[in-house]
Parts: sequence; structure tokens; C-alpha cells
Amino acid sequence: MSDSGHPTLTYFDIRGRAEGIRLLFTDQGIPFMDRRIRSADSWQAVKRSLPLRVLPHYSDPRLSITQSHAIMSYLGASTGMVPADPVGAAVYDEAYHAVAEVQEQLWQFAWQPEYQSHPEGFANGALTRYLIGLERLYLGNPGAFWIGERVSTVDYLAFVLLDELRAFFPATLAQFETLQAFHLQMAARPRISAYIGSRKQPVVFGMSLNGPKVDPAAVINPGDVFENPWREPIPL
Ligand SMILES: N[C@@H](CCC(=O)N[C@@H](CS)C(=O)NCC(=O)O)C(=O)O
Repeated sequence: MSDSGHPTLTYFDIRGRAEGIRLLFTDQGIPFMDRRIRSADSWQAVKRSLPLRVLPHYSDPRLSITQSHAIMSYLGASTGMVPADPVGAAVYDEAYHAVAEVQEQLWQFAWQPEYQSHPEGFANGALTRYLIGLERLYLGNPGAFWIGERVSTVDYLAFVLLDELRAFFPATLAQFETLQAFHLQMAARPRISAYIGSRKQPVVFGMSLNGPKVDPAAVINPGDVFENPWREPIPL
């Protein structure tokens, strides 16, 4: 927990596995400390304190945990997003994990040589198949959200996934009009829109075989660098 008494989210200065959590806090108007580890020394110190040695880490007066999906699940339940009945909760989990699975596949692909040399194979093959499935799931819920009638962790996670496609696979995303419309609708939510426009959002989605995945829409100033615990600062 931070000195201010707000919950603390610790991660790197990338979107990655923390961005859905940042969006939830931001969109819900919940103050939190967005602690970003930028140097190898501070990462080694934090790492030693964590049983699983990975980030993101979340803490509040009651809880100290890692595992991004457990953090999302806790925050979703704490803010009344997750249905209380087991049937509703199972349907909710199905949607959440379907989105998380596609995100994982996208991130794994970024470590393949084809990410740079031949991304169309993935875009026109596996990615398109995943999006056909996700679109079917999304359309199964009447209304603007993935589950029920109000925004939830599923929407925040789906936005993070679709936003990375907006950046690096725009032609593929454009083939899915409803998913694209959902992406725009989330980006237009007032607090999310303000966050994106504020320069608080990390400009790097995550790491890949070829270095940081920098958002092509981000405003980069001369001399800006990506400070990270793994390598020398990388000029952006
Ligand atoms: N399943 C975990 C995976 C956590 C994970 O692998 N985190 C990475 C960053 S995305 C990490 O901390 N790696 C350790 C390192 O880079 O040394 C989650 O979703 O939180």
C-alpha cells in the first residue's frame, strides 16, 4: 500500500499485464499508486520480496498478491462487477479467459521471428480465427459490453487486447466491425480518453524479439527513452 493509503500497483513502464488493471482503476475513478519499476537494481530488490518473482504486484491494507488475472478478479469482485451466482460467474469467467487466452497468443507471437518478417501468416490465420470466436462471444451478450449491462474486467481486458491490434494489426481488426466499434466505445469513455491523452499511459505495449513494441500513436519527443530493468535505456 502507498503512503497515501491508496492501493499500489507495481509493474514495469509498459502496458502489458498491468494495463487492464490501470484502466479499471482509472475508469472507475479509484485512486491508486501506479508504481513503475524502471531500473535493474529496483527490479532485483522488488523481485526478492515476491514469492513468485514476477509482476504485476498489487497491495492494499488487506491483500498483497501477484498474478494479473487474480488482481483483476479481486478488483472485479470488490467493485461488484462479477455476478454473485455461480452460473453468472462461470459465464463471466468464460469471457474473461477467452480474451486472456488470445492476448497470450498475441504476446507469444511477438517472440517469433515471423512477427517481424511475415506477420500476415498469423494475422490471416490464427489471429483471424481467434477474433471470429471472440466476436461470436461478444455478440452473444445483448448490449454494449461483453457481459451484462455494465462495464467489467472483461471489457477492460478486451480493450487492452484490441488496442494492441489497433496498433499492430489494424487491417485484421478492421475486418471485425463490432469489435472495432467496441474498441472505439471504450476509448471514448471520458476517464479512459483523458488517460490516453494525458501521457500517463506507457508508450510501450510490451517487449518483443525486436525490442519494445512502441505504440505508433504515441507522442514521442526527441530524446525520449524507454527505461527498463532488462537492458540499457532504449531510445524511442
Ligand atoms: N501469469 C502471470 C505472469 C507474470 C509474468 O510473467 N510477469 C513478467 C512480466 S509480464 C515478469 O515479471 N517477468 C520477470 C522478469 O522479467 O524478470 C500474470 O499474469 O501476472
